[in-house]
Amino acid sequence: MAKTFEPKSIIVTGGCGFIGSNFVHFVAREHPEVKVTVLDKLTYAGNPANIEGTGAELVVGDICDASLLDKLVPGHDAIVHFAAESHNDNSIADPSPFVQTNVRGTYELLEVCRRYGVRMHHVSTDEVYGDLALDDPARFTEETPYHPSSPYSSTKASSDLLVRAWYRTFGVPVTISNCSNNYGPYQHIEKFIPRQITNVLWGIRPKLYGDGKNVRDWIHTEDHSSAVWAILTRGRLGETYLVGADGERDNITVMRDILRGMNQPEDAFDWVRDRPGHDRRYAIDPTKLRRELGWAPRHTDFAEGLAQTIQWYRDNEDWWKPAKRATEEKYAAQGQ
Ligand code: NAD
Ligand code: TDX
Repeated sequence: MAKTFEPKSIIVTGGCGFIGSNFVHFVAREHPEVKVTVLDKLTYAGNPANIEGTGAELVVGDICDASLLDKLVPGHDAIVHFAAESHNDNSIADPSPFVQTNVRGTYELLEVCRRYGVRMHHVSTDEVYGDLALDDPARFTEETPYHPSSPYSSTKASSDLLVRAWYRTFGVPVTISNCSNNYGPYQHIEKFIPRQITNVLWGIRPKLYGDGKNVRDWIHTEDHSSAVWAILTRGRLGETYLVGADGERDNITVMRDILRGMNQPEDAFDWVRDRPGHDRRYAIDPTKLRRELGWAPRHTDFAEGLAQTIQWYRDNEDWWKPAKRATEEKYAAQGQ
């Protein structure tokens, strides 16, 4: 195990989004001595309310803005990089912001880290590995070749490759994590689980793509946060760690879980047009993270995590309602 790194002051990019804001809450709760500065552009996916009460300072700005980074970054011990355009369907409708934020933005962060000798943890996705067949016993490991399918996952793969090159060529101190599908509070309602929960609450039928047999490997976002913290503070520089919690489930099963959990008939949903290039299955083998860093997920009961998530959306209608109509109009225009 690498020597423990003890950051006193970190920049969290994308800290007003879903996973970033959950990470800011995690740090405020578990490591209150660490000063957190959030750098977030506040796109449609970023909401400053997500970090209220955490004590984090918010700087509204773009990770592509090199002069802002030059002013902000010196003096901090590390950047934890969550900021991204994150939704596959949006990347199919318009890939341009994905190339800009995910590729150019990661490049600018690497360059500022190189200029000032600052450490960076890069948060990425299992989607860089492409997909697996439903009947394949294999799961993704750190050695699986990159094979991304969508504009989103190809820009995340590009960003990972930049991070690896900046480590090898320039010695920038980096770590990388590739995580599976997250669920939990503060997730934008464009994503599968919160879209279906809020559809039921909004009085419209949930929507299932294709044949519903696509498999995702679900992890509670708090377990992702603890993994990122473990890798940031105890991971080996230049290394990649896969993050997953043995949560493989097909979409139709999750759909029925949601409907049952909200006292609806199990068939009270619509089948809609499939996503072009839709990845069939993701599955993570988290052995390296578990063995090397002793990490383990705490939210191992999916039914309980889902029930808490449903309750969160019930309790926080003011948070999601303003975005609901426009989100559904966009999907309807796509036949989804
Ligand atoms: P999200 O879309 O909810 O949040 C993204 C945040 O980044 C928003 O606050 C947004 O305002 C900000 N942002 C976007 N462009 C920016 C820019 N140019 N400059 C500064 N801030 C900008 O995303 P998420 O689901 O929380 O994902 C966070 C990270 O985790 C991403 O890197 C994503 O690839 C990765 N990831 C997500 C999942 C998942 O299941 N959602 C799984 C694995 C990895
Ligand atoms: O309404 C829907 N109906 C449906 O069947 C939506 C929005 C999705 N789906 C399907 C598509 C996927 O098979 O559900 C599955 C999950 O979809 P998303 O929530 O869009 O997630 P996914 O495309 O798997 O990507 C997510 O996990 C990996 C995150 O959005 C990415 O940021 C992360 O990298």
